[in-house]
Amino acid sequence: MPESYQHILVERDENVGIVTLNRPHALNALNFELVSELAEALAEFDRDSAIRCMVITGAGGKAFAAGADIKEMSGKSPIDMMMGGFEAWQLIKRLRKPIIAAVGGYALGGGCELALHCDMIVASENARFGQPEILLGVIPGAGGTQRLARTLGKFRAMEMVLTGAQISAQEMADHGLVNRVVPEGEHLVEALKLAKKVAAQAPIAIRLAKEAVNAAFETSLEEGLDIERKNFFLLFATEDMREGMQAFIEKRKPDFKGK
Ligand code: CO8
Repeated sequence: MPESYQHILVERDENVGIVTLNRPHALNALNFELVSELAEALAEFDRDSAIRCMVITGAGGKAFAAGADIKEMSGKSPIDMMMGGFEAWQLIKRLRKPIIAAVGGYALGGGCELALHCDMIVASENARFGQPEILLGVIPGAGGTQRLARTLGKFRAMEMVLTGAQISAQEMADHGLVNRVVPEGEHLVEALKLAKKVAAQAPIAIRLAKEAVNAAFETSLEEGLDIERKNFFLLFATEDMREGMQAFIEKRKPDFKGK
């Protein structure tokens, strides 16, 4: 893990990897370098067998991330934008281990999209989600229109994308986009509790479960059911499956090894 990250902090809590977006003076705005550091740190955790779940959060308490860095972006050309950071978003999307967003304060624009890239979201009651790109004369570029339309439905997604309106953590939770709303400032603690529950499960089953749930957004129902069934059968080749079932029979806790 390079010590030389400029814009993120990387740490471990037992078998959970934590990445903190660390530009609090700019509300953790996502400049190109930050996004590429984030992708690199997450990819490193994804490869590390000691890490079983990841958490992304923002420094400073006021924001998860207030979007792409407008000051950096304002002078860019289409080619600069294409070459500058979007590869990293693809990398984040392809990560195999679960990622939890711990959101306090603003998650706007690319910050909202980053949270939506994650597998679960824990938010403080002061969290605000929104896609304000329209107020800058552009539109979401890292998945906002698609992910919000699929999760919130067309009409609410349209309102967010066409007006830039922010919505509260509770409203997001009411529509199924946030897993837990917690008292202000407790988002990281609660996200870590959730991450440790995930990290305690059999790692190969977790990986195949994430893949199967994500298939629901990419495939027809029949194809998705095929992926689920094949992943289910595949798990009968793991030592952890034998251990999980034996532990149930012997009325003890399983000791999963990731094999
Ligand atoms: N980019 C750069 N700097 C920012 C950003 C940002 N997105 N957001 C806040 N800052 C800076 C401010 O300029 C300010 O800096 P300074 O003190 O030097 O003036 C500092 O952070 C604090 O911000 P404010 O003084 O504005 O704080 P307020 O509490 O008054 O307001 C808001 C908070 C409402 C969050 C306000 O800062 C704001 O509206 N920010 C911009 C939000 C926004 O429009 N986000 C969308 C950006 S576009 C985008 O995300 C496209 C994504 C495409 C994919 C990603 C590709 C990499």
